Amino acid sequence: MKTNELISKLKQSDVRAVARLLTLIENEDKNVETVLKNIWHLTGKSYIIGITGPPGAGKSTIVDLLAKMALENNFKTGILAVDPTSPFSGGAVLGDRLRMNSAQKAGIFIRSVASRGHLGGLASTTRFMINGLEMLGNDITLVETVGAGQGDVEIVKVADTTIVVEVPGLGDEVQAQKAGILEIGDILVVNKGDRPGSDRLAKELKMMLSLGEHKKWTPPIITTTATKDLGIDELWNQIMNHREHLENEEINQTRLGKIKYDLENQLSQHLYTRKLIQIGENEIENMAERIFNRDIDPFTAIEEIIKQ
Ligand SMILES: Nc1nc2c(ncn2[C@@H]2O[C@H](COP(=O)(O)OP(=O)(O)OP(=O)(O)O)[C@@H](O)[C@H]2O)c(=O)[nH]1
Ligand SMILES: [Mg+2]
Repeated sequence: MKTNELISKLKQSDVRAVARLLTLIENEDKNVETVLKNIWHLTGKSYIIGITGPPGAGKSTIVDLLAKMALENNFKTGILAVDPTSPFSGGAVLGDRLRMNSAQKAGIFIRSVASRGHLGGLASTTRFMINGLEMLGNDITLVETVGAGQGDVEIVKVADTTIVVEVPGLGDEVQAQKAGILEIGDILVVNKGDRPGSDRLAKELKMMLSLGEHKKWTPPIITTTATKDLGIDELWNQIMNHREHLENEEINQTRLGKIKYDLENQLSQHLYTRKLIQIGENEIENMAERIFNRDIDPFTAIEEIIKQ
């Protein structure tokens, strides 16, 4: 498919074109920028829900149920599973990790990708993939990432609502790790509620939360048993609550901040190779706003800043 054809098919919300674009991003194809430049003004319209947590915590099972829930509530939904850790594992291995049968049967677009984060870090690359998915006209994008190390933090830079899934019985977990989770989670899920120790884990998280600094939004802690579809209703309700909370107060501010973070990352990649110029904070701020308003795409923005 030629680049021009791809762009026009994307504009028609063609599913195969979207799949193709995601492959281009995954393969770091040189045409990615051209495509993204041409669709940027049409993106940014879905609500992004990030789900992270340790391997095997039940993330995919939960995502599958959430997608069904979204569908029942008349939200058009897309799913992205990003594997930040194994760029070379390829589709087959990732495909095995997906446990999203019912979403698939319901015709929801699901894509599993490996990412090295070349387009200015993992967060930026993931966001471009989401932007690609958004060409389908999704209201909601569900993004699953394995929460091992870097992935944990990066998902926050992408998602409007971040859900952290924990499970009991992973041994005596390091307190610091749990503290880190409390930092990033808008909603905390204790999954595998059918396993011993889930009550204790939930109580522990609650106690740690109460010790932390007081914020405008206090992350709810929800116990789920995803394999029995227990607790997912409440999780969905809390996502909607958080979305409402953000819409009322700070969603645009937050998204703008994330675009600024992306822009700085991408710029520093460019500058790293070119060792150029000094850029004022104002310049970044202005450009971030223009990107956010869809007046300009991130690639042209960087070209402009570097030109100056
Ligand atoms: N007992 C129990 N098992 C569960 C529950 N939720 C998920 N599982 C099982 O846990 C295993 C892993 O589930 P996944 O949904 O693939 O977990 P994941 O976090 O997506 O895993 P990765 O993507 O590989 O990190 C599967 O065998 C699930 O059936 C639960 O609530 N209780
Ligand atoms: Mg999974």
